[in-house]
Amino acid sequence: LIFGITGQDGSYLAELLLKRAYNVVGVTRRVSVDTTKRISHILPKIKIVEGDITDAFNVNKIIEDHQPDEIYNLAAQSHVGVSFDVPEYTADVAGLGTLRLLEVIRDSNLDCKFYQAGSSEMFGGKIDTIPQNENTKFTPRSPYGVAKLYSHWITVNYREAYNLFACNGILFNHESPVRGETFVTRKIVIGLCKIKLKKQKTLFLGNLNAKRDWGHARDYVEAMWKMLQKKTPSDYVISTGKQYTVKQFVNLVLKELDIEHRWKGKGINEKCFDQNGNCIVACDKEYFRPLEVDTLLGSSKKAKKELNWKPKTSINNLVKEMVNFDLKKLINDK
Ligand code: NAP
Ligand code: G4F
Repeated sequence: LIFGITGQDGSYLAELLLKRAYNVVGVTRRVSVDTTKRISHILPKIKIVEGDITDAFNVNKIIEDHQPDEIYNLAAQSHVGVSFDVPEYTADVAGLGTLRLLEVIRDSNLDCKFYQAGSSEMFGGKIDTIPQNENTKFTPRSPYGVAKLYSHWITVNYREAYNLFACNGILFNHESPVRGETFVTRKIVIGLCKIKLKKQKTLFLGNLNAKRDWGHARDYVEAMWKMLQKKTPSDYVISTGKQYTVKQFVNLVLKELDIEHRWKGKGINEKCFDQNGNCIVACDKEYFRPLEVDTLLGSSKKAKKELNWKPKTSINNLVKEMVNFDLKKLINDK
């Protein structure tokens, strides 16, 4: 049973489970537009039920009706920047939503394994260990990070208090061609592809100096599944162990698109120009956050040892796959 099946990770996880001959049930929210674009190719093979993780009665009924062997909680308002605008809603979905699921499992005595989609954003701003691992102190710096930290500890708490098979993945940023379009990697790829095709002049970004550890979503959902196949539940950091700035990610995409460029200026005035002197990347205050997590870099030693997991996709191949996808899509959308 996947909560959040319409999201980036939900779509990759559903594919993986189908390949392993699971009966997959996915929860979708009723909204005014179709949200099943990412799973349209597998829709006939999965069962879709309508639900919302903010509704305890609904969550209870879905779990009772389907008696799942494994529950993956991927549902969240997952945008860190947006969480500053909708902090209460973010807490309800990304924090209390997890409690609602755990309570149903506990109350019904269901023999079911539970995966919680935790985040490196929980490490936050006052990081005392480089790279970050399962023992690194959490100092979240956004309403999203705080909500995810509640989910992390309530999952640990239910595991210890009620002996539930419940695991926290502490996943670092992971991307793909179906990444949400307002997250920085996809935004950069779409913007620069449009510039290449002369459909856009300038891409506006926020903090170019933030450092992230970016992997591929396809690799990361495999780690989620592996956690639930272990004999005993535990928590795992999932990351690549390599770090790039937002500006470096821009440079990788420009290289893939064969766009010659040079950077000029500093801070918010830093700009990138093409060989004809056109400004193709600039900063806009709108995209800076009230608080920033400056640097994230993970160590997945425990996952490697206990899950036999390691990332398969390099940053260059990730960029290549994302650029190819969006270029083709933009050309076909003409
Ligand atoms: P995503 O693309 O934003 O997907 C989020 C999913 O949650 C969507 O299916 C969304 O449904 C669903 N959802 C939102 N609110 C809901 C609600 N009230 N009830 C039920 N479902 C709801 O996120 P993602 O990148 O796939 O990430 C999956 C999970 O991992 C999230 O919990 C995220 O916070 C966490 N995470 C992600 C990363 C990353 O780098 N991608 C890293 C660490 C942790 P709609 O389609 O209807 O909006
Ligand atoms: O792509 P982002 O929005 O991802 P962020 O904030 O790291 O969060 C993602 O990863 C977390 C794991 O660490 C997940 F839990 C979370 O759900 C989400 O998937 O921003 C990455 C960096 C930030 O430092 C941001 O300030 O890029 C910087 N940035 C610079 N310009 C921008 C922009 N981010 C966005 N979204 N848009 C910009 O224009």
